[in-house]
Amino acid sequence: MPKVFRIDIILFNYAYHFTCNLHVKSNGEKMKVYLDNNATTMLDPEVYEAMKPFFMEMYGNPNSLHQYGSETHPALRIAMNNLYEGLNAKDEDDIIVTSCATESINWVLKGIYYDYILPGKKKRIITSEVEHPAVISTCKFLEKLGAKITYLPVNSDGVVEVQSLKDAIDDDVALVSVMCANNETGMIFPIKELAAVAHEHGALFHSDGVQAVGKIPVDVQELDVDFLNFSAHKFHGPKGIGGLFIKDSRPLTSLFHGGEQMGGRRSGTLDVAGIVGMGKALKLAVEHFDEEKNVRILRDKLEDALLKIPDIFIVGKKDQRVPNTILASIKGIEGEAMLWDLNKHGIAASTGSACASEDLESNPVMEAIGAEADLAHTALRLSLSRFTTKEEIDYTIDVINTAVKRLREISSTYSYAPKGHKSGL
Ligand code: C6P
Repeated sequence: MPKVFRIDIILFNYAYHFTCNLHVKSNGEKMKVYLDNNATTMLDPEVYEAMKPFFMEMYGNPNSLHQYGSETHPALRIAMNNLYEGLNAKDEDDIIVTSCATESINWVLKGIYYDYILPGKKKRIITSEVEHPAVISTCKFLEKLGAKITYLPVNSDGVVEVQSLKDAIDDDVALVSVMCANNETGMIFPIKELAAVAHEHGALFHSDGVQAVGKIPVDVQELDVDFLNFSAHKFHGPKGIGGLFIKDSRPLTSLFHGGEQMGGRRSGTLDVAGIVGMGKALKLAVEHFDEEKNVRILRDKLEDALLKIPDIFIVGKKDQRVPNTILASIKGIEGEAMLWDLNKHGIAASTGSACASEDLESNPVMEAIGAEADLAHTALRLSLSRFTTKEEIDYTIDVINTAVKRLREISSTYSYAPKGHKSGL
């Protein structure tokens, strides 16, 4: 099936070049709107400037003893301090730089398996049904090796309730892993309360912080998590670099063995430009938290306009979500058909996780919250950033309204189903 859809994607892009109908802005430029910031973000120009010297001037290996190596140290120190300050980590804590959140997550889950489950100290890991594939696939892999994994359900807002962890946990649990905020719905999870339940039962607590770090304040002391991962490209930093917070520098068997980099905990030559970029990006994101209010205002404007469309459903309450995200379900309109229409008008959005966008499966988060099967195929994720403008949102509202009208006219499930029909459409 994915192979068939790959051909679809090629045709989609091919057709796009012949059929696109881009709106022209007042300055003559064609309108392009990027509303897929949960997949990745644009590099902040200030981050780009900060990284530049480390490609062709200060390119030394920081572990080398000559000046090319040592001249990178001040910038690395500043960048690491930005990470510590941005997450409120203490001196006793570790923040280990990795290549991305996926690596950090694999490290935590496999490290816990190796340190606790394999030697028979504990048997179980608890996670949720709506985690990113980086967590779910790693858990499925560990299940094959004998770990017992419990997947907590979510409520109709797509959130793990504390009671469900209380019901599932016992003293055989080595680790509880629940995300800070969901990548598809943007819903924020009760991490502090969940971590407290895990600790009462002697379990460690990990949170996938990818969709929260840089969007809302994340204070690792306040949340009392043992591990928390992040990826720089989600907060206007570079791709290919991320990190793992480890409370009190606690031991965790390494995923990468090799040299002494990162205290021997994560070997491999340091990506100085990437680390400098990630540190700068987190500093800027924290400084822009106030501006996130603008993101919220624009997101709410878009959401209010969407809610005027009949038979539309948006997952979760606005104030319980990160400020940039909307997951909408528009009855009778396949998510992919809507993406096609938006793309034709220069607007980039998604039906859910970018890494699952090549299959035509229904949205797994929509399924987990109990949405009817037909609704789970109509998901549309719109995610803004601090670079999104009012003009772009006004344009998007117009395009979506027109697209809904057009697509519903040709929808076999929407237009022909009379009101009150038991299909619900
Ligand atoms: N989610 C999305 O479209 P990496 O790719 O390793 O930098 O991040 C993985 C990851 C882990 N956890 C969460 C909650 C995430 O959202 C992501 C990346 C993107 O939703 C790409 S699949």
